[in-house]
Amino acid sequence: IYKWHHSGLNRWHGRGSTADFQKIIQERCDDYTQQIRPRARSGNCQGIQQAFTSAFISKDPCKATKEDYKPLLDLAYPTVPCDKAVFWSKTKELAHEYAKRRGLLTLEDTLLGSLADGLSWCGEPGSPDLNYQSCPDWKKDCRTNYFSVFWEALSERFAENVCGTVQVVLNGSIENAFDKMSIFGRVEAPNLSPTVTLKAWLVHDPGKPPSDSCSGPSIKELESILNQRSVRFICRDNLSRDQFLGSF
Ligand code: N1C
Repeated sequence: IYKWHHSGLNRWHGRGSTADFQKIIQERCDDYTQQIRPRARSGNCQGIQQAFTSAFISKDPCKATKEDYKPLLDLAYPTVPCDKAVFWSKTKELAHEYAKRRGLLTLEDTLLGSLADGLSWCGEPGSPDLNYQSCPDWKKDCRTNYFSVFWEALSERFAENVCGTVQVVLNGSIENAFDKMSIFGRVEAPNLSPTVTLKAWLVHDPGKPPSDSCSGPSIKELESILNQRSVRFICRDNLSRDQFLGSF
């Protein structure tokens, strides 16, 4: 007990690294490159697995930078065809269902997004292992942790590279459907390129009235971010899950 306490492995407030992290990354990568999107060709799964782990292994888990992930991102840039991209915020499951039904693609449909989805990871200075006990929590420990910085870096590249008409699925059952502190709000929306049109859908929970609309202050804030970048904006609100997923 003494040794475990004083090793420092249990000092963070977030979930520890996912068991078998490296093995899962390797398996997901093999599946993705062989079956899911074989034509997206990123054959180098061993290199990707190594670039992913060396981005954070042996490092201070609170000192992540985007540069740490550059070698990894350069091996598997997140791109999707024009008119196919779907962003989301507080609507993960719904957005994925929508994308699947319409043949559209979210960040989790790109190689790196699919590798990391649902996993957690961090290292420990001076150790070749992952910390499976605890990892820094965004609020309680540090924002610049390897998990958060990964999603920020990947989301930024994804947003920079989308083209045509792209969509975002927002939660119409919360007060601020657009949250400027979310990854969509602070990373993706401000990095869309000027030729893009963004179509926002505000979808509310079944059996409940909507809590936000296209004319509310949070969406006005989104509009002003997009205006500054000359991104065109279309918004539809007051949609139930079934209306949104069905064809209307
Ligand atoms: O902070 P959010 O959502 O607005 O981020 C969602 C936004 C999407 O459009 C994605 O492209 O950013 C991208 N993204 C992911 O794909 C992703 N998968 C898993 C961002 N975050 C992602 N995660 C984890 O979920 C990550 O831990 C992040 O903080 C949450 C997203 O929470 P949110 O507020 O619902």
